[in-house]
Amino acid sequence: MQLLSSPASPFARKCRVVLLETAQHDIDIRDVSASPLGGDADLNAANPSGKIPTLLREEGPALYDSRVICRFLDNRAGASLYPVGRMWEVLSLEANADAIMEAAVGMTYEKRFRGERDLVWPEWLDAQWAKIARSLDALEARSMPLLEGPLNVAQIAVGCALGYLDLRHGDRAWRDGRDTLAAWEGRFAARPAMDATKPE
Ligand SMILES: N[C@@H](CCC(=O)N[C@@H](CS)C(=O)NCC(=O)O)C(=O)O
Repeated sequence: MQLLSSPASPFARKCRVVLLETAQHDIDIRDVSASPLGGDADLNAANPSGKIPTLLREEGPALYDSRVICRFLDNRAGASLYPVGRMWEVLSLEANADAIMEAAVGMTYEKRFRGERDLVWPEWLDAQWAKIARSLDALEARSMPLLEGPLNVAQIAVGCALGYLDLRHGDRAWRDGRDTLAAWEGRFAARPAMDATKPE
């Protein structure tokens, strides 16, 4: 099996962290280019959306997106990243983290691609950041018990989302006023699987 990935993608990083946390070392990681303006031909052939992560399998069709792949990998390893007793909370928290990533990746694309043509829309960037800020406030206010408990997929998603904010939007200083979440992130980022996948 091959995971189509890229080092900076927070969505792909979720899957790479799950692979390491569940000790599945038999899946190759292949870096490919993915862009809203067109990406790798193999990626487009396997996943019509042209997005990473995409998991190529010999025994069946490709799997996407990151939520599907993480769940497949958890199932494959017989791991317990989806605790039955807290399933809906965990899935909602993962969705919350993915929404942070979507807004943050969209901001990156706005600056990178539309910026090339002087088309950057500052109000749109601020509105995306407002979504992220609301989500971070909700994490700080409501999600710390789930973040502090035994390892689950939502913790991995939140860790990857926060790592991406540091990578691309450090100027927005997400830690300001969110001491509890910031302290959690510091501890979670020290996990070997997070450290090994930290984007440069
Ligand atoms: N919902 C998808 C989002 C994946 C995604 O947006 N990946 C970005 C890279 S971080 C991508 O492939 N972008 C290329 C594009 O937008 O065409 C998931 O969870 O996997």
